[in-house]
Parts: sequence; C-alpha cells; structure tokens
Amino acid sequence: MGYRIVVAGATGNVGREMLNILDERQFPADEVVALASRKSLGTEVSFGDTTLKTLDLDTFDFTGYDIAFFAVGSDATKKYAPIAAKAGCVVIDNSSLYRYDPDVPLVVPEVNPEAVDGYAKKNIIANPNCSTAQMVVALKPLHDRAKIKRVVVSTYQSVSGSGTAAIDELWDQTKAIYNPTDSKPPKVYPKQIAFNVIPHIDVFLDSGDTKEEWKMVAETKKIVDPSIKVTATCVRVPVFVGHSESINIEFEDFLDEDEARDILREAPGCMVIDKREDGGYVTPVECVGDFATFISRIRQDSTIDNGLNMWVVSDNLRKGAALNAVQIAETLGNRVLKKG
Ligand code: 11C
Repeated sequence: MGYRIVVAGATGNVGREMLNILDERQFPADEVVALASRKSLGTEVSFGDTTLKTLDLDTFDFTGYDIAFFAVGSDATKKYAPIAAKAGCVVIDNSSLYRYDPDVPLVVPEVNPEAVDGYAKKNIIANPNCSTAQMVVALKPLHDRAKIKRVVVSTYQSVSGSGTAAIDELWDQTKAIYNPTDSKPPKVYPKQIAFNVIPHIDVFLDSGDTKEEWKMVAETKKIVDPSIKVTATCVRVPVFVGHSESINIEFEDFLDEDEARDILREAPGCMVIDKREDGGYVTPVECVGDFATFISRIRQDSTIDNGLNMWVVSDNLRKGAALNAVQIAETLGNRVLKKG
C-alpha cells in the first residue's frame, strides 16, 4: 500500500514542480490530490500523463491522508497547516512560518536526514529557503572534514523566487526595452529588474540586513551547525530560474582545493563541474530542471590561512523548494512511515 498525498498550492510554480517531481521520482503514491485557493479552483494541473482538477483547500478534509505538501505562503499555511496536522497528515511546508520553531524540524535530506524523526511534535516539517538549501548541500561535506568557522556568501537570485508575477515583470520589462511605448512602472520589485541587479530581497530588518539574508544565517545554523558564522548579501538578478551563489569559507583546519573537489564529487546531491577553462563552470540556465547542486570555481582563498572560494548554482524551484520537499517525504517514508 502506498501513500495518500495532498499538494496544497498546486497551481503555483512550486506546487506544479512538486507534482512533476513526485511523478519523475515515482513516489509511491496511491492517490494524489491537488488543492488550490478558491480563486484558482477547478484549474487543471498536470501529474505525469494525467491531469488533476484542483479542489478547495478551504473545505478539504485531510483525514486519512499521509503527507500534505504545502506551497501556499505563510498566511494560508498559518490557517490550514494546523488543520491538516491535527487530522493526522504530516505537513511538509515550503513557507518560512515554522522554520525557526524549535518543535519543527528544518530538513535538507543530504545534510540532516535524522532531523525528520522529530516531526511528531507538531506533525510538521519545514522546507528551507531556496538560497539556504543549495548552500548547505555544498557546505556540509566540507564542514565534516575541516569544520567551517565562517561563511561570506553573495547570492544572484532568479526572479522565479518571487513567483509568477515576477517572471512576467522581467519578461515585460525586457520586451519594453526594445518597445519603450510598452514600458510600465515596476510592480513586483522596487526598481527595474530587466538588464539590472537589485541588492534587496524580502523586507529590511533593523540591522540593515534583509530578511532573506537573515534567513540564510538562521537556517544554516539550524540545519548544519549553530557555531557556523554566516554573513550574506542577497541580490536579485534578471534570470528566470536558477539561483547562484559566490561562497567564501573559512575553516578551522586547512583544506586543500583538490581535496575539497574530491569530497564534493562524492557528496550526495552535489555535482562538481570545475574545469579551469572557458565555460568550465555551471551557469543558472544549465541547471534548470536538474536535481543537482552544481559546484564550480573551487579555489584556495590565499588571503586567509584556511580559506576556500566556490560558485554554487541550483534550480531554485527544485532543490530550493519542490525537490527538497519530496526528498523530505522520501526520508520520512524510509525512516518512519515505511509504506509503499
Ligand atoms: C527568493 N528565496 O528567491 C526567495 C523565495 O522563504 O521560502 C523563497 C522565500 C522563502 O525570493
């Protein structure tokens, strides 16, 4: 007997990817239900060779379902996740609502799979922010070898991280560069995103950091090791899908760049593409639709004793969201639920 699965937010970018990935990875599901908010109700979504008609999240009875993937944003999560959890369905939530709750595991299965065992306190497991997920996949195997003291990361984040309206805004602004009569003021972003970069993701905090930068710090500590110091600058770039990160790491022990490359080649979820020649690295357009976290430009930082630099790229809708959520479900299935 397989699992009875719910995908809430099935008409959004992440919800659709969740359905694609459940199908691609042949998740052992006996039943998959797609839920949407009332305004998208009845919209059909693809699941493998079939289509699913979306049902109403507001009136759905979660009783008897094993796992509910939530990709609905914090407000709807706040309202509906406790209802699903109370009905006995384990919620795997993509919003930030529960990530920092000590009673909710925050899981990247390549890094802290054992954390899923703590799901039962609230019947909820949190999925991290996309920029954190890909970074920790690359950091953990190096941390295990040489203990990371400090990370300095700058991100280059695609507009799909802000949803469908942002994808449309980049597309419309790009066309309007050539047809200025079509140009409209930006709506999703505070400044023009086409042919530009914006050093601002999520709201500003009193510290001067943005919430996105704070998330990278807090989530890395919760998932990998609270002793790791992280400082981040998060930047939106005119890329449709695929987040990139320039990461500088300071270790306690010396780690040679060749050994780091070998460790990452063997590490789960990592794909090293690192030739020191034209094009011998990965860019976001090449990672779209892939499961891996790609690592390039691995090199010693000669300005400190034990330092490395690297370039990390991944599909933010996949490893950064839907894939990681499905991997959490697989981990929960293998370690705890054991169906299928
Ligand atoms: C972005 N990382 O690229 C954000 C999107 O906390 O799950 C995901 C926000 C989150 O804008």
